[in-house]
Amino acid sequence: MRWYCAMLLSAGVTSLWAQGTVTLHGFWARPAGKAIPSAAYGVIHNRGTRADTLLEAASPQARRVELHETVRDTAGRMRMQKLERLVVPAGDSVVLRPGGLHLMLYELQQALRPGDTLQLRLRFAQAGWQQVQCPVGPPPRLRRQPPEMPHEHRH
Ligand SMILES: [Cu+2]
Repeated sequence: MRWYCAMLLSAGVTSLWAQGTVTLHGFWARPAGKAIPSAAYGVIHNRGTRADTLLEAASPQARRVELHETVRDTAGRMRMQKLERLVVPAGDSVVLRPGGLHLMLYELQQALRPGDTLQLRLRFAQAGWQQVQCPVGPPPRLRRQPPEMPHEHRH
């Protein structure tokens, strides 16, 4: 009986992992006037054991969100083109950044100003809908750090 329970347990764990575990890190959005598209960037990490695929994106603050890649055309100019899906390999990350892959937000409800927050939802084939809050402004690395708290030593 014990081996049977162990098997059930491991089957349960396996199916849990098979759903795929996608996490979103360091997301931010570019400030934009109401009539100008904005763009959102960040890192999509897949901790699962299976590849997952980003299928669509949405935001309550924009009528349409598209996944774009930046490519160099035959004349050597950089331009953007729409991607229908984006595969995130198992145990790997995909980086969305200016000049590369990004999410483009069209028809904003309101201008996005530095300090605002953009709500973004990404739908993955395995992980389903994932929500992320994107601060509007410069990328997180360039943002000024809050004043450091006095050091506390605990032992
Ligand atoms: Cu674009």
